[in-house]
Order: sequence, then structure tokens, then C-alpha cells
Amino acid sequence: MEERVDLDLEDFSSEPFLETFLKEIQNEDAVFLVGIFVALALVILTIVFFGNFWGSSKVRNAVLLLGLCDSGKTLLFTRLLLGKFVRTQTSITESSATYKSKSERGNSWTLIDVPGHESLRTQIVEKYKDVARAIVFVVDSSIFQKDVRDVAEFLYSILTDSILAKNAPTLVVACNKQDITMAKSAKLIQQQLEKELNTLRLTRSAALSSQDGAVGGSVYLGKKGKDFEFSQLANRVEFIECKARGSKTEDGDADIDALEKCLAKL
Ligand SMILES: Nc1nc2c(ncn2[C@@H]2O[C@H](COP(=O)(O)OP(=O)(O)OP(=O)(O)O)[C@@H](O)[C@H]2O)c(=O)[nH]1
Ligand SMILES: [Mg+2]
Repeated sequence: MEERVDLDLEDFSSEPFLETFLKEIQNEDAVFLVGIFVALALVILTIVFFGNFWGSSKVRNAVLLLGLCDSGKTLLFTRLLLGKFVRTQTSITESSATYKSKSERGNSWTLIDVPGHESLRTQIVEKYKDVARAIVFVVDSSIFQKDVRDVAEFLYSILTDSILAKNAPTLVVACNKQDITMAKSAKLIQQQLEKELNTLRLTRSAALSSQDGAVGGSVYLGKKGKDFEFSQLANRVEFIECKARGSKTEDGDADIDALEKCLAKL
């Protein structure tokens, strides 16, 4: 029994596998070596490609409520979630909650109420912009004439942001406070915003005239050589009218149907 084991070991040592293998790859083929390198390179490239792909593609499931202070974002937020009136105060931080859309598929989105104050909103928009599936841009239609410049400036910063321009989330301009007699219609608000954005584009591009196309993270608004229209954007754009608060009672004839329909289409 012991003898057999000795024999086997001798046999093994008389077979220098490593040497044979090295000889084979030295003598026989450079092709074999090249094959190994190519296979390794392919494996590395695949890992890098999928790593980047998964790393950069985020699920865009956020619906951002944006707009100037007092336009009615927080009331719309609670009405969309709870279906009733609540007393609100100026928001100082963002609120988020899961919103189930009223579509047959019943998709759920993360609804985010962004404070309107300029010093707060910029940072919060930065935080969520790459996961935005839609932007609900809320306008106080009752004082639109007074606010038009500020509304247009905020909208301009959103529409020329390079990441938002690339992802092109659906844009719903919610012309709120339609219960107030002086409220401007969605059509008029759209026309005036197009005019104001056109003017802003002229003044802003004049200031940056030495540069062309994408400038420091911002893109050109609309089509060059043509007056600005929302239809020139890659985003799906809808202008709707709503009233987050009723005119007689706070809940009574409040109406956010058009907004809910837009969210059901996302
Ligand atoms: N009449 C009327 N009032 C509304 C309507 N929507 C909101 N409001 C009122 O407008 C005021 C401001 O509403 P908010 O929802 O707090 O406004 P906001 O956009 O969240 O404001 P910030 O948090 O400061 O950015 C509140 O008194 C609301 O009750 C509306 O459709 N009609
Ligand atoms: Mg608020």
C-alpha cells in the first residue's frame, strides 16, 4: 500500500505541469496570449460600462411643487394627499409624501412641496432635480400681473437648467386661485409668460453673448431665431386652472381635477 503511494508521488514530480504550460504558451501561440488579454479587457469594459450605467440612471419618480411664495403649493400638496383644506404657513423646509395618482395603473410618485422663498428653493431644487418626473409650477393667478417678472425669472432658471433640459420632466403650470374674481386665465398667463421669457432670454443672452450654447450648466431657451413658445420645449407642457380653496367655503367648490388628470398621465 505504502509503495503505491510513493510511486504516485514520483510520477507526479516527474510531470512538471507548470513548465509544460509555460512552454506551451511561450512556444505555441502569441494568439493564445492575445486571446486572454482580449477576454480580460472585455470583462473590465463590461464592468465599467454597467457600473456607469447603473450609477447614472436614477429612477425619476418625484413630482416637484414649485412656485413663488404664497402661490398655494402647500395647500395643493395637502389637498392632493388628503383631499381637504388645511391652514398653511410659509414653508421653511420641503415636505414629501407618496402620492397615488388617480389613473387605472394607480402609479405612485413622491410629491415634494418646495418652499417658495428664493434662499431656500434653489438648494432644494438642486437636490431633487435629477429625479424629477414632473414639475408642477404653481402660479397665483389673482396677482399674476404684479408677479409676472418674478414668475418668469424662476421659470427661466428651471427651463434653462441643463439637467432639467436633458431629462425634460413634464411641466404643469397650475394657474391657482381661480376662485378669486381678478384671477387671470391659463391662456393669458401662458401668453404673458412666453412674452416675458422671450425678453428674459434676450437680456440674459446679451449678457452672455461671448458664449454659445450651454453656458455654465444652463442651456439656451427654446429655438434660436424664433420668439419663445412653450411648444418649442422637449418637455410635455400643460397649462391648467385650479383652485385649492373654495370661494364660498374653504372646501366647497375647490377644484383640482385638471391637476389630478395631468398627474394621472405621468
Ligand atoms: N383664495 C384662494 N386662496 C388660496 C388658494 N390656494 C392657496 N390659497 C391660500 O394662499 C395662502 C398661501 O398658500 P400656501 O399653500 O401656504 O402657499 P405656498 O405656495 O406653500 O407658500 P410658501 O410656503 O411661502 O412658498 C394660504 O392662505 C392659502 O389658504 C386658492 O386656490 N384660492
Ligand atoms: Mg408652502
